[in-house]
Amino acid sequence: KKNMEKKDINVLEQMQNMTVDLNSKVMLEKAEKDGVETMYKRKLGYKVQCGFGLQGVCCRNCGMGPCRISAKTPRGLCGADEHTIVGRNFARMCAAGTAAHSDHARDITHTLALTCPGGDYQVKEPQKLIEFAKFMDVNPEGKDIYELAHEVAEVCLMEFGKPFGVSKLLKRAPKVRQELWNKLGIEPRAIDREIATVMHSTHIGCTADLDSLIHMSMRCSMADGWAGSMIGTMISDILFGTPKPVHTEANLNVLAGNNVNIILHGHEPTLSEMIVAASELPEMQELAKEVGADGITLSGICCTGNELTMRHGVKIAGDFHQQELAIITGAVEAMIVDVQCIFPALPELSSHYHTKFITTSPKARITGATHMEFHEDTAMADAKTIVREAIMNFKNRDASKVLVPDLKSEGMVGYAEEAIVGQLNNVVNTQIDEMDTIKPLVDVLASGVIRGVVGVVGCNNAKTPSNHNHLTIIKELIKNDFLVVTTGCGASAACKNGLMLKENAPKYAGKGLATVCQLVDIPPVIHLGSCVDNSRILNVCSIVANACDMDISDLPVAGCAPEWMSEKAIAIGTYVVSSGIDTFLGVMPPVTGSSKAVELLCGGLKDQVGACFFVNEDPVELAKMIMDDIESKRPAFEELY
Ligand code: XCC
Ligand code: SF4
Repeated sequence: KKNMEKKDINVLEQMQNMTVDLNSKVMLEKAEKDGVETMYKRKLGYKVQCGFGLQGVCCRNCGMGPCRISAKTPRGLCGADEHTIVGRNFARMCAAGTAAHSDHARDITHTLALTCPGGDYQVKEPQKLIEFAKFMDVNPEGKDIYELAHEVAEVCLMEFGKPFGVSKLLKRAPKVRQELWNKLGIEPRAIDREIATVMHSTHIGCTADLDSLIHMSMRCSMADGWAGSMIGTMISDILFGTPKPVHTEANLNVLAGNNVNIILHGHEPTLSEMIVAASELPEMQELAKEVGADGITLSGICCTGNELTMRHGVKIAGDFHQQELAIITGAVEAMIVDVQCIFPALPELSSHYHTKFITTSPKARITGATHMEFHEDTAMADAKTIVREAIMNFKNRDASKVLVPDLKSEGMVGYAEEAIVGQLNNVVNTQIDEMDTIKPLVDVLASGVIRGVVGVVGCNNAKTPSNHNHLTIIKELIKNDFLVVTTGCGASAACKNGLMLKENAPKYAGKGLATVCQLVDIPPVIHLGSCVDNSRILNVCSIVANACDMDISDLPVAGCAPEWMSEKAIAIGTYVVSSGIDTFLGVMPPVTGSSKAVELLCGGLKDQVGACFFVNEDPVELAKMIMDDIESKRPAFEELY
């Protein structure tokens, strides 16, 4: 029995070592006591992962396979070598990521087409719509705002399938960059076409040339960054409002208290915005009181959480790796999900507690879930039904099963392009195409008070202790006067650890950065939104580069995904590199089986697009690489400026 107990402790310790989040450690202990399984437990069963998969040299693209490249079998049955197989697998990751982000954008665009005066969805930002309409060559003159909204929606929907031409949004980029893309042939055409082209070309017997596969990976990913994601972000702002700096709280302790807890998990703001509105209705607040709760607490996980915290200050319950742990608190009445990053483990896990696990999208149904389909045309009615279901579940909360861990942090979130640039100029929400407006940002960069700007973004990955790489890298960077902007689960990690508190700037930031933070009243780590909002980074870089008459690759900026895991992250990394921004990964993508792929992605691309990937699994070393890279760009940048 003693040995048995020892073994159990060992298991718990091993799991706890897989995260640096103190709340998560507490919840893992509760998981063991409750006898429920989490990703951390399952990971222990995966001591050895498939070497072929890790290297990207397993091909299942036809029924003669799977073919796996090894010293004894250097080619697949069709003769495909390791370079072809790695390249095809990489391209398919980019296509899947592009599909996910862009299909999200498609739904948002359809929602814009449904807007009407007094309807569930309305145009919150008419001015932004008008500006965007002009940009998309839609004449706003003489048109009612809803007429215009519908026309813009249609033009944007055409970006998904138009038969001719390239993405209209490319013209946001500096001229030199546009010309480079044109010369290289990586201007994305219709979004769906780029995805289809990759799927076609990676079918058996099509492209078997690594350069060409990486080339089409880039063009497809460009359709994500410079079309799908950019449209998604723009229209989300038009529909739901441009985010403005707002206070929030983060980590599992936001679930504490006697409120009905509703967690929104997934990605699209269409449903979650409606849930926010529904839960604020007096009838829902009263119903919550009737069932014995003090009120309703909404909180978010993953990018839905980021969208809501940016626009409403909705609390952040946790990140990707905490989705199971949130349920294990026993304090969640309902977890409502839409699409992407939702563990299929959640329905079974929820069955051990009173939590209702509710899927809402026909695109992401999960066996064992309560499916309450959400339709944009009956949005408010659907949202009310779902919220009511959550409230009525409060009576089933079992106090003996509740344990909400103690920690949470506060932070300021909600910095859209307008806020970043505006705040530095001391005006929030200004028009940002004038050099005077952008000048303060460029000045602090050029003078070297801030050494550079780094986007530290993306997921949690079980290959690294949760949040460890994010926090290590972010802290290293701000300590050395690099401003960090962040999205996705990286943003959650930063917020959970107090890095988005202005008051903490002197504690974590170097002298230059801390001074800037104090002067313009910003935190040292800036919450820029969800992963689709990485398009905001492209936008800010373009504004700065245009204002300075430079290319994006001339700027002292870098991208970093310290714990990336999703195919979306690979698409993001690839469009960021294609846009001229060096991108640093803390986890190796499955490409090491091809020496040519590694050489190209981590070097050769530099000659083509002025940027490439860098990989280092040691976060301190990776941070150093980022800083050295930016410093090496500074002299030329200062001279150009
Ligand atoms: Fe998913 Fe977007 Fe990654 Fe987090 S960061 S794990 S993709 S939720 Ni986007
Ligand atoms: Fe094997 Fe070629 Fe078929 Fe891939 S496409 S499974 S390498 S035969």
